[in-house]
Amino acid sequence: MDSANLFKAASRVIPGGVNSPVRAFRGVGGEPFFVASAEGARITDVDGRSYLDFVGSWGPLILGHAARPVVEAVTAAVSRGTSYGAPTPGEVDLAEMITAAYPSMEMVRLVSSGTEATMSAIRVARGATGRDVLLKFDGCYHGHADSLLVKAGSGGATFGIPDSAGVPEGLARLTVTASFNDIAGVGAIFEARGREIAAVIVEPVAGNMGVVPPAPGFLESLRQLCTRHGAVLIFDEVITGFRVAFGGAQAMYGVRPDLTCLGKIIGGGLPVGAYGGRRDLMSRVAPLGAVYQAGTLSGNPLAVAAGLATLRALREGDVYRRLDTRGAELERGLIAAAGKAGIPFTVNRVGSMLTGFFTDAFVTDYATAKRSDTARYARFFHAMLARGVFLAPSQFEAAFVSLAHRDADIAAAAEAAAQSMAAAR
Ligand code: HOZ
Repeated sequence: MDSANLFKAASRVIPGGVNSPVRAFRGVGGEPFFVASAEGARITDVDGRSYLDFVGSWGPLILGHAARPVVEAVTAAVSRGTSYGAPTPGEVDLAEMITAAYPSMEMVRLVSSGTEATMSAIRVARGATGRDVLLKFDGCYHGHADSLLVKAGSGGATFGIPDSAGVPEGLARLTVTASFNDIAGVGAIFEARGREIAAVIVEPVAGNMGVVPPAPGFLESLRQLCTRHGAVLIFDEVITGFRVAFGGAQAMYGVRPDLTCLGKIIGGGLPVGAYGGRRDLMSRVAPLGAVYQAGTLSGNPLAVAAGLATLRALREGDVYRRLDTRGAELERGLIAAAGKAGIPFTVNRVGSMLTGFFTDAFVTDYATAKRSDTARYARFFHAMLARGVFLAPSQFEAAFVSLAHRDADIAAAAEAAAQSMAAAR
């Protein structure tokens, strides 16, 4: 069956025809292609078309598709069984590797998704502080747990449903929001409600309103405010963990959170998440303490094998310098293409994650991200797709460069952008 017919069939039995809304192309119009296979930097659909992939499964595939060490590790693991519901040596290896790379994570618990990680970290923060209020930032997305679907980015931003239906009002009221990079605003909220705030959760580099780096001093100020008011600082590094640096954004910016959430890369493309942090906080998690959190497939041996293989590959040589160089080349190509076409355009990039916004203003928060011309993005997206380059089907997401992208791939993407900008006019 071709993509069109698969989508028709899927739409009859799966809401929107997809198992996660951002895949549905509704942010750019049209219908999604269905994937047959992928290898390296390329993804091939069931219609036989091949694309240079800058979605990378939304972040996990930093080694590229079907990377040999991951395939070998998973193949070996699967022949030993797929799940035991009992501990395995690999879980200890992965936990040790994570805690070594993230000194703020003195203990870590593996879960099955980023959503589970953030949801659980918030529960720990509430359990430890005895407070209920959560502070998050407009346009940041931390998965789809109830407390977090308030002014949410990613699909929330793409589909104009930042405040999801089905979240009890009483719960939504416990989430207060501030503008990303607005430390004065956060300070004012703490002045007014400091004693109620259990935690501040933030993507240290926002990736779900498009990429937005933290302003100088922003993360440091959050650290100070949380310490002063006895709130727990949670870094959601589900995207940035092992992406912007081996030690994540906290290593890059030198700010130590109390709790950290990881996902994506630590599972090497298999479903995984993790949360961890200060020993005193993590000691509250059952069976040590009274904060309950559990999971049948937590620490799944296949995901752990894929994650370990990925992290081991990332420890080798100068991978982050290479990722940064290729990210910078892609950025230059996009800017040159827009400049030549005379289109207002700005790129935010941190290492190998970047977003090109169709606006000439700086994008520093969700309000400025929303000034981007999304109709123009949609035209650009489709023009790129027609030239064999797959970008995120939404303005409010990141493009990811992997180690499988060669110089020639970046040059090809830049050339496609040069041709596609005319369509975006
Ligand atoms: N964090 C990803 C989007 N920015 C998740 C992908 C999804 O929602 O499917």
